Amino acid sequence: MSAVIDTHDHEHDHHHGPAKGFSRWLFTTNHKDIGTMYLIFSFTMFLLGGAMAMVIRSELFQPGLQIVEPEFFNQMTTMHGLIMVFGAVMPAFVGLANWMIPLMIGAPDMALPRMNNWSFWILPAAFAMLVSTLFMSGGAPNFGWTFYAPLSTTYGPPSTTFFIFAVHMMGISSIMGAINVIATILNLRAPGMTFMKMPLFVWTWLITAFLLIAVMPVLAGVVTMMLMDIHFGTSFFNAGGGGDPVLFQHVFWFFGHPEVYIMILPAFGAVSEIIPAFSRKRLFGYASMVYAVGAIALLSFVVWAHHMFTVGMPVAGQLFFMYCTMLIAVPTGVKVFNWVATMFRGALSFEAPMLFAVAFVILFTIGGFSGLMLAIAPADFQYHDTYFVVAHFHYVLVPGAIFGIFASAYYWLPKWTGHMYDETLGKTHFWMSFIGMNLAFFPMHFLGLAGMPRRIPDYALQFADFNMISSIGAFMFGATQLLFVYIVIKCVRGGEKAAAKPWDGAEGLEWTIPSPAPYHTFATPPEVK
Ligand code: HEM
Ligand SMILES: [Cu+2]
Repeated sequence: MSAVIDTHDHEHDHHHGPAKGFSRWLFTTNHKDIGTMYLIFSFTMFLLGGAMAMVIRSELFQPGLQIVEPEFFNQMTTMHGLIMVFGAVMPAFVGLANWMIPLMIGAPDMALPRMNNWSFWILPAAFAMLVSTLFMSGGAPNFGWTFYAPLSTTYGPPSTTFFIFAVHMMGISSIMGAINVIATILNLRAPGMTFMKMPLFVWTWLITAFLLIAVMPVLAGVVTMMLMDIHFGTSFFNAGGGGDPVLFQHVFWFFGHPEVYIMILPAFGAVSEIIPAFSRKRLFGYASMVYAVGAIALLSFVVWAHHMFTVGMPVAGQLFFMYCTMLIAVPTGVKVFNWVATMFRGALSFEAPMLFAVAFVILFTIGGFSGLMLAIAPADFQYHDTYFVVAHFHYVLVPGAIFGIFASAYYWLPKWTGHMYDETLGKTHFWMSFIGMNLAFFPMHFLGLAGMPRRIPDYALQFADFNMISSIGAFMFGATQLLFVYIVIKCVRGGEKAAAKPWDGAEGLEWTIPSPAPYHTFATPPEVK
């Protein structure tokens, strides 16, 4: 570790910067380089997954089959879901963690820098393999991102085996990343940085890392059982051999539900940094925020079967999962209350990070409400596998996870690049995303309530109008993301110089170092009072 935690004395003013060329990126152990690579990778995946969403929405623009074969449509929904979840959202948060956790706790780097390099470089390999299944005979996985058996075992395409291998690799990457986050936060905090002084982004990531370590092995387990069923003659999920397909759903969702919190808790943390900064007030209810995140994380382990009310569960089971799910609204309500109370009577200003953060609070709450509706077991029999579900989870994922990531990116871009981004363009990006996203996903609630099934390339005539509106919104949302690419490139290449602390209301150690953050920071730990 001495290569990273630089202990030699600095009398000779020996500051080594990054190595030159490609090897800098291939061999780097620097948390800032690795954070940057994660962020670029995740945005690339966001564009790829987004392109697939555009294919889906083009086909659904009108009833009837116009653009793609139904079989290819299924591959598009599956790959879109997998790429967005595992390729876009999760790596984006790991990228933010890499960049910001050491800066926020006053550490010189992540605790395990070589493993950090490895966690990142596994991902391009895993996703290259996953995407290559599109070109294999039999096509890519076509069974939905939830890959329910026996669709994914008995009836899966030959490429399923590559999909399984890719999932194993993503899991290894996530577990190593999580170990690194935990080791860093537990061991490398600056003197005086007690747990209850840690920024909320650090807290939410600490809890997220424990969730990852708890459930990624379960995901690895379920794909391994699939592998055994496909190639080694077992019958875990094959009723014909004495197995049970419902077992698949239990194991999958024991991973899957905590996974949705893995995709949202770091966004909670980021928003809890940004709202106080642009309200010029301290966060309301810091301690209750920490406990609420802890409570949400614990509850996330006992609600998984709310995804499976229709498989034929005993009524007692349905009631248990229904009430536990509803209980999550309590700590979530605490958080929403605290964000609003932070803004109350604050000196608010609405730069791009704040716009995304406020939209996060409002729209995520809409997603939370439709989640409560889905949690009502008897009602879920109506909504299950309809577009209502698609509307629900896109309200928590797009204005939740994705807006949380954009808010963070705008908030910290000055620290990363040393330049201010173009505020007018940032605001344009926000409003186009906001309008596009609502146009795309709000009508899906009505489509679902009216009975339109999900994962279907064609639909009955009465759904035509809302689908057209939805597709127009989706194209608008998609196109706007190219503007973000331009904004970031422009910001990297120049623009108004950013001060060490460009946001007057911001607090935290990351603002005590210059902008752009030097290659090595906090070689001597700061004192936290
Ligand atoms: C441009 C923005 C997006 C659009 C227009 C979009 C659109 C869609 C559509 C039309 C479907 C298929 C619904 C169906 O036929 O059942 C879908 C599925 C899905 N989307 Fe998105 N989406 C977007 C962004 C995202 C993001 C950011 C995420 C995750 C973070 C995400 C996660 C998913 C998942 C998990 C599925 C389910 C796939 C499956 O059914 O197996 N989407 N999306
Ligand atoms: Cu769930």
